[in-house]
Amino acid sequence: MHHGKIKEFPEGFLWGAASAAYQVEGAWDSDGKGPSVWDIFCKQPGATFQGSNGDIAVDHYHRFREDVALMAEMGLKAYRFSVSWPRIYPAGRGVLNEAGLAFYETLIDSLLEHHIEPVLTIYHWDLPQALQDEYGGWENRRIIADFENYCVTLFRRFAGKVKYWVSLNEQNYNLTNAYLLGTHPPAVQDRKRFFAANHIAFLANAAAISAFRQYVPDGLIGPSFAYSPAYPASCHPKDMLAFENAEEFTNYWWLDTYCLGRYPQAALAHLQETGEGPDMLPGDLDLLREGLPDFIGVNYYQTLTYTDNPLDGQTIQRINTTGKKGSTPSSGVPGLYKTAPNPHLETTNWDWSIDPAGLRIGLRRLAGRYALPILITENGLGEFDRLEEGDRIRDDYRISFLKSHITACKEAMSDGVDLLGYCAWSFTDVLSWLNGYQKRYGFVYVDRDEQNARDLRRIRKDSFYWYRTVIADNGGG
Ligand code: BGP
Repeated sequence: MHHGKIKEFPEGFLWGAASAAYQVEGAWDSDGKGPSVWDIFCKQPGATFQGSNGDIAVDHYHRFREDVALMAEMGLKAYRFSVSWPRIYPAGRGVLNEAGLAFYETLIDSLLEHHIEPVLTIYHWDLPQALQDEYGGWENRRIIADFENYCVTLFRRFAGKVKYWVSLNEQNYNLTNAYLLGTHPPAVQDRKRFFAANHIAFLANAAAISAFRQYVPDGLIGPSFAYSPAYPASCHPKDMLAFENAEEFTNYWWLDTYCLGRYPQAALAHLQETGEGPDMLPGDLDLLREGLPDFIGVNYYQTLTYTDNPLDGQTIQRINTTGKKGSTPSSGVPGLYKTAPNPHLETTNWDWSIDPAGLRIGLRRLAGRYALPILITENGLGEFDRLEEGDRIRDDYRISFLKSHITACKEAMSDGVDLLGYCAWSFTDVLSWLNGYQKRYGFVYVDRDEQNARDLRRIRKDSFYWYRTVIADNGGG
């Protein structure tokens, strides 16, 4: 679709940046916080890049005032952060840790004082280890009540201050790593358990949204989804079918369930045939339909291209966690699909395709299928940055990445997409779950590496000054 005139961003558009508790806070055992599954997992040999962990991270817990001052200097309109469940309930449930709630309350107040809209993510993967140990975390239906209890605690405390809420962050990506690839805790590789854990997470998400209606009637809530829109490798019908399979199994399995309260039909039929489908109990579908979101949170980094994969096809799954370009093999599911390179797209050093048009395509697909507003909750470029003498970081590659994606947002809005805001990933540099500190995303450089936390000094990158003008011009600059 070519437009004679492109839409401008509306007044009040949420120009933001994002983070997650484990990736920035540090203070992993301070002020009554209990351990999360990541606190334990990262310390197992070989689990993360060069053994990096979030014990200190970028010490946002102690330096949040300095970080918020930088946000204010940039003119940020929204800051998306997550609450650490074990900071609030050290054992996942039971005794409440008031110091944890107080930390987030102070952070929220300081954002509001600077006219920055808080966007609160309830769950960004740091499950209390106690619940993993006690009943297997997401594999047990007991988590539904415990998660709801934790959510209601946050709803009651912050209802008057926080309007935008994200329920679960990237359930799809997190549980794929946790139960298929074995690369996130609890490091399982089992398709049956994968779909079972997802089903329970869907129910927990719906129960939380349903409770939200009662406690935060004026707020808006939705999950964030790691969305990689699918492309077919060719117009051969075999590739088209592989693409349809991939859309159902890698995207609509989650999005339909969140937004329509039911699983997509072809994928469900396939899993019933293989016996890998989730066990559904009476009332489950009713609960899913009671917990539909107000918006879709989209975390967009790349598109993926798919080709046919026969029943005896390959299944290698390896993620590039080193930044060695070209080290990611094709991956897939026999009988369904496998990834193929897209000759039309450049890739990052971590082999992620760079595809701003894919963002526009994805936003259109979601808006057309679900008729919901969309909040971009993450979009960014992970790269090696070089700190030059005189404290300069010339990240022009990041600027051009973000610029092209912001243009894609305008085009999507011109195609009729209702876009609430755009949160770049990330504000400061953060710990990348599996890639350590060398894969950087921030507007603000943090001086540390995997081995050495150094002084954790904050240094504005070139992209910091660029994004400041974007915000000042409401995206028009
Ligand atoms: C998303 C996560 C973020 C962040 C981002 C970048 O999947 O929600 O927490 O980490 O991806 O990913 P990575 O750090 O693996 O490059």
